[in-house]
Amino acid sequence: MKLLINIIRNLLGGLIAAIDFITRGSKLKRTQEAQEQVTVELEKLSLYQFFACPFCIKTRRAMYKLNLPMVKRNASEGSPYRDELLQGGGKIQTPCLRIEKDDSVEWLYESSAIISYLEKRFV
Ligand SMILES: N[C@@H](CCC(=O)N[C@@H](CS)C(=O)NCC(=O)O)C(=O)O
Repeated sequence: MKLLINIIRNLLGGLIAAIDFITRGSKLKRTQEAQEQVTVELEKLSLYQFFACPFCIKTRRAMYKLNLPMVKRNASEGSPYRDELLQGGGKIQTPCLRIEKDDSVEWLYESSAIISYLEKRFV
C-alpha cells in the first residue's frame, strides 16, 4: 500500500514538475556584475528538497523566476542529505532552506516563508 502511494505521489509530482518546466517562462535578468554578486551570496544557501514534492516545485519555480541557481540537496530516503536535514533542521520536511550565517546556520522550513525570504533578499 505504501509502495502504491509512493508511486502515485511520484507520478503526480513528475507530472507537476513537467508542467512547471513547460510553463515557467522567463527568469529575472540582472547585469553580469549583479548576477555575480548573487552567485557569491548563493554559496551560503542550499535547498533541501524532494524532486516530486509540490511544495518544492513551487519553491524551485520561484527560485527560477528570481534567477537563483542554488545548490539543491536531495533529502529522499537513502540520501546522506536526509540525515543532515534531520540533524540540522530538526525534522524531515521539505522544502527547507539552509542559510549559512557568519557564526550560525538557520534552517528555514515552509515554502511560503522560503519564497518570501528569497524575494526580500534578491529582488
Ligand atoms: N506547509 C509545508 C508543507 C511541506 C510538506 O508537506 N512537505 C512534504 C513533502 S511534499 C514532506 O516533507 N513530508 C515529510 C516526508 O515526506 O517525510 C510547506 O509549504 O513547505
